[in-house]
Amino acid sequence: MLRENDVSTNGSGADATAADVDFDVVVVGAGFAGMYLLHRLRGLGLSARVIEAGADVGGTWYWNRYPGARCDIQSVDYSYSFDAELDETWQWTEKYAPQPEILRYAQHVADKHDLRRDIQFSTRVESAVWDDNDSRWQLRTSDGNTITSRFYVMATGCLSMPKEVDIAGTDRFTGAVYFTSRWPHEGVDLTGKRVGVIGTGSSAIQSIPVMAAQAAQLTVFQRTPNFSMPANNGPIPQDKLDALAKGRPQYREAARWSGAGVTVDISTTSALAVSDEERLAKYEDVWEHGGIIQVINSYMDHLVNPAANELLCEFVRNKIRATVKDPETAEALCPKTFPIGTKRLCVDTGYYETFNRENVRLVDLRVHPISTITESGIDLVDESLEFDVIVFATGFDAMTGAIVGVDIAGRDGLTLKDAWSEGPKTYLGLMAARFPNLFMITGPGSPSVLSNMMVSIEQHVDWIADCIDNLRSAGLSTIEPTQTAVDGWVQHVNDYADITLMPQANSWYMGANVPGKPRVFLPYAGGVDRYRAICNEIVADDYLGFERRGPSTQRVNDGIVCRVQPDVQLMLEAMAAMNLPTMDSMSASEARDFSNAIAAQRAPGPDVGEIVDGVLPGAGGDLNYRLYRPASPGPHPIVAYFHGGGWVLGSFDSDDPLCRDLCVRSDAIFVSVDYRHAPEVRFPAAADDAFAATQWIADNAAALGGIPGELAVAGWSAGGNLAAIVAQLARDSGGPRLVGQLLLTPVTDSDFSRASYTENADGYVLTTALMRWFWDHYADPDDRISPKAAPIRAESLADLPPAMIVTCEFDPLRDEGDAYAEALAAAGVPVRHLPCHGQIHTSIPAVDMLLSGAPIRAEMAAAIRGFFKARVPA
Ligand code: N01
Repeated sequence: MLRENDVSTNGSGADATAADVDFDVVVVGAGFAGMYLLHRLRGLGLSARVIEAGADVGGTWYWNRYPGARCDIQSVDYSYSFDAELDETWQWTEKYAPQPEILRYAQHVADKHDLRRDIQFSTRVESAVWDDNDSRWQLRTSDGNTITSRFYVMATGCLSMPKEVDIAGTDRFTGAVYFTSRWPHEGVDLTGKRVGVIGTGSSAIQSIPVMAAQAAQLTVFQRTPNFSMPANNGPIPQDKLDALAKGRPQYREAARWSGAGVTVDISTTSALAVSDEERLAKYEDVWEHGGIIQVINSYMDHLVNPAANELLCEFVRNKIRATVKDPETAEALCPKTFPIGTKRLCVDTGYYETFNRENVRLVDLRVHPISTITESGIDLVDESLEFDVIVFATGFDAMTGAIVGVDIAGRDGLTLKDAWSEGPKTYLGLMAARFPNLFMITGPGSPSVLSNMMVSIEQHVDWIADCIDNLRSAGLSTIEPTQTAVDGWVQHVNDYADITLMPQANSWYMGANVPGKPRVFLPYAGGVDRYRAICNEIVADDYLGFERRGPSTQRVNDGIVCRVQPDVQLMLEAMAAMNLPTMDSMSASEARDFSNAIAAQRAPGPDVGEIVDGVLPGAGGDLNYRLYRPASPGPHPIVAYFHGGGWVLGSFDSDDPLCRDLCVRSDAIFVSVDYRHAPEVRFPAAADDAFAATQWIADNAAALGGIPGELAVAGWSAGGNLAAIVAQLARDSGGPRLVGQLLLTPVTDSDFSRASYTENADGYVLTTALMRWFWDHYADPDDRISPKAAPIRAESLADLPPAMIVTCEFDPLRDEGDAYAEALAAAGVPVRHLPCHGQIHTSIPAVDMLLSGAPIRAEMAAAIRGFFKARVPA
């Protein structure tokens, strides 16, 4: 029931008419994206037509004219950079310009570049169908015309399709109804009116103070409170002016290569690592002088660590409590159901102060839900309220709504709506498989709404324009991503979201605000800088992941960009920057010192109930062990654990965080054993020690606080090798009885011919050269084929305990781990095999350092619980 009220406001130049019917490119939308794209296309000498539903340029700033509407990114940043003259001459009047000024800016750009002559206003594209024979798009427009184009670009904006109102009785109301997203162009006089506002997102938070100053009574219906910070609006801050004075092009370039498309200081400190006083001082500073990007980035871990996030949440809640006089209203305005920053932080002018006004009331819909809208107002379950005006500030079907709102059909009649029925599937947020020559600007899967939109728009427009130009010069006529590339990108977008707290909120970023919309994190959280580099790399790699065709050619460059987990990639990049020496160039003792020094830098891991260090008899003398006891009352099942380090390095210290983590997660005792190391003591000492230790643990289970008979083995890397061998030795020696074996990226063979040794030879911490170095230190070539060194070579793998085997995609040991899982299963052993995409040999044990390993450790712990399921209920 949107009530639109458009008036034509366009300035100079005649609009395009429907006379022409065929173009190189048709663009939908004359917001900032469509306008700049038109300019670029003209520069390439292409024929282009922009179709715009509104009566003038401006997009979001054309439609969203509600009182108080303004930018939440400083205007000097939220402006075009492509036209240096424009950039130098346009003067913003305020730090955050109001909507009319931003719209005037859009109109000024349209005038300056004479854009309107190629824009057809007050027209919608209703359907777009790909014609495979002609390699063109056929578009039907709301004026009844059909036009065709080689390329079709959706520049429809991320927040342009208003969400359908999902409140009972909406059509019954006989008073005036307004939507913030479609505010009448002539304005609305609320003087003397009883006004109800539904929603407390950015639009409501900006408009409520202005409406409250005019209305007789204003009632705010809040379902979920939002975090909002003061705009502190005013003149453009001096630091911005200084930065611009130093050189505008450099300033713009720095923004292009920043995380959010705005140059701000990004902290590298944890919010948990500083004193309360220091943190509070920092928060006050960014609150007073910064914007939403500075506040969220004031410490490095607000968006990844719940404890750090909660510190900032409480700071903001205290601001609300200090501002709103009525404590009950203040508490109702305090967000408590999602981490700050996981919904877009709002920027306001006097929002919380408004609730101190006599004529303003907050209705908390969580306590007093709406039962229906009536002819004269809104009925709550426990009260009837009368209004002259209802304002819906209920948001948008974000990021996908406007795109699938057009009936788009690609190859073989596949509709985009169907292709995206489980969530949008794009390559780079730019294109979709089976939709040739269809581009999206700031589409789902690109940084878009998590960034300064102007920077992201310019980057996408440039990429698309360059791509079309490139096709033309190569004599090619179509481009589309391969399914592999799309699947890989969707995975990468999800991987990035999953290492943040973002998916925890019921936000429009997740599609959670629209009933029935699939819950998928829509934008790309990897940052503008990283994303730009990826887009550039794809082009430099001859359009990796794309298929391009011409009249007589077909170029398919199938592949996936960004296969490594994002946090692992960041770690690899940091390590590469340190230019560390390789361990295989060191002596064993140098390598031990080196790995101990690295281990000293890592996070400690969680607290467990108790840690006890002790000594047990090994095969050739006493061995040290460390026991980790859960905090829950015992006795507990026991896991005998063997550390990694290629039989040469490591100790219970090196794997301490992993053992803590698994102990806490699985509620089992871990006994981590220091077996003898090579080259001082070579094969089979480590295996003999591991077996002797396991026997001793089994014999002393009760004394250790364990449950006799409830014993499993586990190990990582060479420790996984030992755990697998212990399982075989226990089977062959009549005991001890083991209930399970957990093998994390284990060494199972000494055969270097498997593909993973070549594919992952270098670059992922454990190298093929280092594996050779380990084997050379540990075992003679003749010994390496013994099952006591290479457990996959055992005569039989039958009757071994149930196994969980974890292998990592970028690990030289991947294929032998996979092969062991397969061989065990073939021998009738119950096996849970978890191949981990994007992980490397060392990433899963990196507790609290690499977030993407946590769900894998949770699965490992679940497997351990499963081994002991007789004792621990599922
Ligand atoms: O929309 P929103 P918006 N019953 O989705 C409520 C950008 N923007 O237009 O959270 C009751 O944020 C809903 O409640 P809940 C900016 O990126 C920027 O305000 O679903 N309430 C919520 O409170 C922003 O994030 C600026 O429980 C219902 C509100 O309506 C984005 O646009 C200015 C309801 C919707 O909030 C969207 O902001 C404005 C129902 N049935 C916007 N349905 C700048 O500053 C929905 N709600 C540049």
